[in-house]
Amino acid sequence: SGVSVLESKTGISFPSVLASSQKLCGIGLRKKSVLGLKNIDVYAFGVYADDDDIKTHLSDKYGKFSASELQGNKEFIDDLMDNDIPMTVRLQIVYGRLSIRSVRSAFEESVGSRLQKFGGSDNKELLQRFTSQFRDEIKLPRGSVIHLSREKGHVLNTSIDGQEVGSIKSKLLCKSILDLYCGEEAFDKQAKEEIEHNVASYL
Ligand code: DAO
Ligand code: DAO
Ligand code: DAO
Repeated sequence: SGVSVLESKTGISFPSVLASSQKLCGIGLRKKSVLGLKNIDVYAFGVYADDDDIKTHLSDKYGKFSASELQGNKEFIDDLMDNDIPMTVRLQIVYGRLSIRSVRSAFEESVGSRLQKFGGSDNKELLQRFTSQFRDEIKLPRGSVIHLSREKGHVLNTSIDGQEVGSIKSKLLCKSILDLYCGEEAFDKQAKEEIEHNVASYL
């Protein structure tokens, strides 16, 4: 509806509704410490979901609770991440000197640790198949917008500035990506709480 929400530290704005009609549930900042010396702001992110999809999948089990009762409920977030609920994470790059090499290695570290956490055993192959698509010629200058969308059937679609760059069907991968933003050890705790609260309020 033309309205947007500003991430306060970076001033980056997020549409409150996406074309898919998914609504903004929370925004936050991905930081990274470099050599233990300084923290850089890498990107701002927003997490989106459709309130009807949330109701369809989670009302039976959680509809009787208030949003504040569901705050901090691990099972609720697990169900959000496990169910076949379309969700989008919109990233906008803040750090102006991001190389695809650092994206690849950050991805292997952050997403890799979640693949291991949820999938156990050997996910090296899935991860490699994935990061091999991050070709060196891709540029991610400050301001680039990346959409990571979980579509029906646990398909993860990725686009950069509106151009689709990949599509992969993997429940484990979708969950691992969402866990970075909504899970127990989310990048931004405040954003995680905001997402939890808003998703619960859609029930
Ligand atoms: O240049 O060494 C450096 C610091 C870069 C840190 C990069 C973190 C990358 C985080 C993933 C970004 C995904 C879009
Ligand atoms: O922040 O550690 C992290 C992981 C972010 C996942 C985003 C991946 C973006 C992939 C873009 C592909 C570009 C080639
Ligand atoms: O093997 O099914 C396939 C195609 C794999 C495409 C993977 C593209 C990954 C794009 C970046 C996703 C970042 C989360």
